[in-house]
Amino acid sequence: VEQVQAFFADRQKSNESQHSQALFGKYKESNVIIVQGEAFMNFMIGQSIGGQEITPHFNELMKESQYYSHFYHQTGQGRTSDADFGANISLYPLSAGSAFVRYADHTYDSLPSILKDQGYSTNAFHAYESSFWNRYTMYQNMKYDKFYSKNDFVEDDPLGWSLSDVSFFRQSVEKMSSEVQEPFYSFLITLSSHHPYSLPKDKQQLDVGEFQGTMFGNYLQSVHYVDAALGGMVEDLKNRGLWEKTIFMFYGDHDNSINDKPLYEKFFGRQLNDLDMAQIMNEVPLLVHLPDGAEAGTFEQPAGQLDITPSVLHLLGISDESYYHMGNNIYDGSERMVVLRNGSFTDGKVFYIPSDDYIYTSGTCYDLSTHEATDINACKAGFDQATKRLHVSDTLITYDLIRQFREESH
Ligand code: GP9
Repeated sequence: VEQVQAFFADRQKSNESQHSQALFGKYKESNVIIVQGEAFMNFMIGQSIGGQEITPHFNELMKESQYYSHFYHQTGQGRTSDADFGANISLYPLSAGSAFVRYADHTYDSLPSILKDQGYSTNAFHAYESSFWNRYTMYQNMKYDKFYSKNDFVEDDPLGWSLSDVSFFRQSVEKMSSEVQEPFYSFLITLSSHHPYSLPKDKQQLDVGEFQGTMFGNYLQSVHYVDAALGGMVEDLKNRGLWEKTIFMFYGDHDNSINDKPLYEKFFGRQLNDLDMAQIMNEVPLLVHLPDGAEAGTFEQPAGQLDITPSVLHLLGISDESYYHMGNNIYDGSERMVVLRNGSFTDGKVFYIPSDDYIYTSGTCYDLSTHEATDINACKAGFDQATKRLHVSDTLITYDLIRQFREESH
C-alpha cells in the first residue's frame, strides 16, 4: 500500500507543471468521440496492396490529425475489454483474466465518470450482446448514462457477429445528434473486423492478390471495409455539424492473432527480426483530430492506450492530479515510457522483449536506433520501472485501493 501511495505522490508531483502547456483546456467543453477499432493494427497504415491503399480514409484523415506511429496496445487476456479498461481507466489490464469480469465492482477514476461530473452526457455504443465482457455491469460502474448495445440498433445490415460497422456508425451518430445532450462523451467499439475476418463477397473491395483466400488476406479485406466505414462516419459528423465541435480519436484495440512472421515478411517484401514482429503485433494506430484540425502531423514518440484518458483531460482543461491514473499525458512534452502487459517496454530509445520465464537477463534489449539487440544492461533501469508500474497497478486494482484511499481521506 505504501509503494502504491508513494508512486501516485510522485506522479502527482511530476504532473504539476502540465497546466502551463499551450493545449491545456484549449478544447474545454468540446464533445469527445473515441472509436476503438476491432483488431485494427498499425502495420497496414499507409500501405498499399496491388497499387490500392488499404486504409485510404484513415490516410486522408491523417493529413488534418495527429497520428501516433508508435502507439501500443497494452492488453492481456481480456483483449477488447482490456483495451477499453486501459484507455478509459488508465490502469494496466491484469496479468490474468479481464478486469471487466474480475473486478467490475471496484472503484476506478474512469473517463466517463470524470466527464459526467463535469456535466457531460456519457454514452457507450457497441452493437453486440450487452453482457459480453461483462460490459453491462462494468459500464454502470464507469458511469455511462447509457450503453447502446445490440438491442438498441436496427439490424438492417447484418455482418459477422452482429451489425455492419457502416450501419453501426450511421445509427450511433444519429443517436448522438438526436438523443444525446451536448457536450457529450461517446465511446464506440467496432466489430466488423473481428477474427476470422470473413466478409461477404459484395463487401470485398480490395484485391489482396497472393493473399486471396487466406486469413491474412481476409484480415486486410475487413480492415479496408472498416476504414471505409470510418470515412463515412467522419462525413456524417461533418454533415451534422458535429465535427468542428468534437475531439475525435480512433485507435486499435489489439492485434489480429495472426502471429506468423513469414506472412508479414511476404507482405513487406523483406526479412523481419523479433523486434519488427514485436512492433507489428503490439502497435495499433492512434489518430487524434482536434476540433480546429490543429497540431496535425506524425508523432513518433511512443504512447499507449493508458495515455488516452490523461491526454483527453488535458485538452479539456481538467486536472488529472487527484486521479489514480497511470498513463502519460501525451501533450505535456515530457519523455515517456510505455509498458506492455507482457512486461515489454519502450522509451523510444530501447525496446525490451521479455522471455517466457520473466527473468530479466533472459529477455532481449533492442537499441531502436540500430534496430539490433544491444547490451542487456541498457534496459535494466527501464525494466525495474516497468515491473514496478505493473505491480502498483495490479495491487491498486486487486485490493480496491482507490476506494480505501478515498474512504481514508474523508
Ligand atoms: C465483442 C467484441 C470482441 O463484444 O468486443 O471482443 P474480443 O473477442 O476481440 O476480445
